[in-house]
Amino acid sequence: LRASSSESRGALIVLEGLDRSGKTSQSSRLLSYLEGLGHSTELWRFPDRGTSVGQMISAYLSNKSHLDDRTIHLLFSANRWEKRVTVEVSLHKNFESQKFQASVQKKINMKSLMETQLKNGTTLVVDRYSYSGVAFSSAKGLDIEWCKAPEVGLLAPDIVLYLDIPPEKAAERGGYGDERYEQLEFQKKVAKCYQALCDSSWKVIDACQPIEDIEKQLQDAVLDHVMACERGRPLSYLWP
Ligand code: T5A
Ligand code: NA
Repeated sequence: LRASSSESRGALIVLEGLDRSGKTSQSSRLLSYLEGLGHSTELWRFPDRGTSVGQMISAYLSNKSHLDDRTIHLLFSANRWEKRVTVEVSLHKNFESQKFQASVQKKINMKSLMETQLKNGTTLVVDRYSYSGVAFSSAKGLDIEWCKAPEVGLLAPDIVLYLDIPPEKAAERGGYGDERYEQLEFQKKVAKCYQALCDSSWKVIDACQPIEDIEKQLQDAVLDHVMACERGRPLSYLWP
């Protein structure tokens, strides 16, 4: 029996893992697979370096600017909120007039918002999400509960796919570049912080396998979730 309120929607699929674990390679393969099955699907990634907040993050990651640990943590979170927020909650109560709402709606590209896309039936394959935010900042020594707080109320993923790789193996892949976190000792701390976040709902995949084997396992892991969302699984919110 289906609840009458249940509405078909897209699934929110998140890929997580250390730098070089293969997230970007696997995200695009998963996108092709789901599109091939006829599911409307989009590839998203965080940080989204295309927004003004994203440009500040990008400058920080490439060591062109320096920011306090808490400040950059909140910017990463804001970068997710700007893709989540809906017009209703973004409006100040003094500006409730229909005319004003309509003018704001015109300025906001609703299609760029996460909830709009999911409700339109589009599945989102997201390369990094809140778990990266918490793992990388708590690896610096920030309190994990403090790190989780600004993520409260963001949409919870339907499935987290964790690409599990020993930090030493990841470092061998093409070598780290100049980005701030691409250092073995730091990545070891991040791996420990991911372990603290991981629960039984995550699908952990050995990321040292050949690319095609991982691809197949990810396909098997997501399909049930995509179907459940099409049948009307309700949206849920962090932290469940
Ligand atoms: N961050 C991010 C925060 O601190 N807080 C946050 O809230 C968020 C969202 C962003 C940085 O910001 C941090 C985390 C990051 O340090 P990014 O732009 O997402 O960084 O970049 P990375 O995730 O570091 O991207 P990488 O390109 O390094 O890693 P990927 O995407 O995991 O790996 P991919 O697919 O590019 O593959 C890397 C290499 O390995 C090969 C690929 O061909 C490629 O050369 N490869 C394999 N080789 C052998 N076997 C396999 N199975 C392979 N899979 C891939
Ligand atoms: Na990447």
